[in-house]
Amino acid sequence: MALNLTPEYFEAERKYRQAQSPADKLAALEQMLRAIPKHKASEKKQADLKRRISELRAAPKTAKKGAQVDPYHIEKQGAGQVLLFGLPNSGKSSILGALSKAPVKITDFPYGSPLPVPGMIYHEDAPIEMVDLPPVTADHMPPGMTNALRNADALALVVDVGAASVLEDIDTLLALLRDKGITFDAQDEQASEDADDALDVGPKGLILCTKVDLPGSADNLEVLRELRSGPPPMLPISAVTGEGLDTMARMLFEMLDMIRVYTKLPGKPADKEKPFVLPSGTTVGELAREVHKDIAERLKYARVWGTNVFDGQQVHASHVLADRDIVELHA
Ligand SMILES: Nc1nc2c(ncn2[C@@H]2O[C@H](COP(=O)(O)OP(=O)(O)OP(=O)(O)O)[C@@H](O)[C@H]2O)c(=O)[nH]1
Ligand SMILES: [Mg+2]
Repeated sequence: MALNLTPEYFEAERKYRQAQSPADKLAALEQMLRAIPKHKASEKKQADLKRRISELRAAPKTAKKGAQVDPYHIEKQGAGQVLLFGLPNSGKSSILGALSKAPVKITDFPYGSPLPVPGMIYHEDAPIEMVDLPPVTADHMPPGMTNALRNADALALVVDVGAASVLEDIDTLLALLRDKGITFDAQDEQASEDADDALDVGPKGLILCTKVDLPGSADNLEVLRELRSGPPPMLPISAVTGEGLDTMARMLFEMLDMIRVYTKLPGKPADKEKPFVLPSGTTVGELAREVHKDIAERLKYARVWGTNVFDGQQVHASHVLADRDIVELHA
């Protein structure tokens, strides 16, 4: 019988191989155990994972002493992880500060944020993890940041559009990323003609032209729009007035390519409190697995309200769900 390992499992396994510290190894093993399909064929592998987890847990003292905590290793949450990447004082912390309760440090002097700070922002009811990074300069990127940049689901480049140097600042950020092998070319027009390839290559990104409330920013923005067209797209925002922040959250959610699905019990209203946030293309069967492995195993059919179905239409496990669908699982 095949193990049928999922992409989540392989992702966790990759993290395990890359893990430097026992704490990271433990986190990755736990993630592997959560992601491994629970059936007869995987029992041996499950037992092996459990053994390795308990071994690591049993040795916390020695592990902790020598363990190096990597501040750039931030557990992914929500629909995806978006990093705020920018020059000193560009307004990164203010963006996350305006949209979340994350303990960011907003300062009127540069280098106010020595360490990354994660927080949750929302597109409607969909949580997106946003990480406020320490600043970079043309000749300095803090050690450890590269991995975080490569692992992120999307990058938000932050530039102060009130500054006369804004075009140069964008080039500086793009050059720093290019230097680490991170380019946005996959999103340019030519690459997206071949949509299948474009999906998996290159990071997703957005340039946040912040501080649009400042005098001079409108002129600068106009110049930017005339002079640059390539990816990633630019979005004017202000952490002070809130302009563009809703659009930013929506664009990020769309970039992350996830859907929200609500479950309901027969005869009861849908649980609209907390959507399941799942990759686009998720089927009813995959949703069932997220809900509970027993339900997945015993699933007979589902009823769906939403897109491409009539209300309450009966569908099979292979039915592909759409954003905002409501699903009633029948096991
Ligand atoms: N007018 C205006 N000022 C802003 C805006 N966003 C940030 N600022 C100001 O810009 C300065 C820097 O803001 P931060 O959010 O700390 O910038 P940062 O990029 O996190 O800075 P470092 O972490 O030091 O690199 C502060 O004085 C903020 O009040 C904005 O949208 N409009
Ligand atoms: Mg900051």
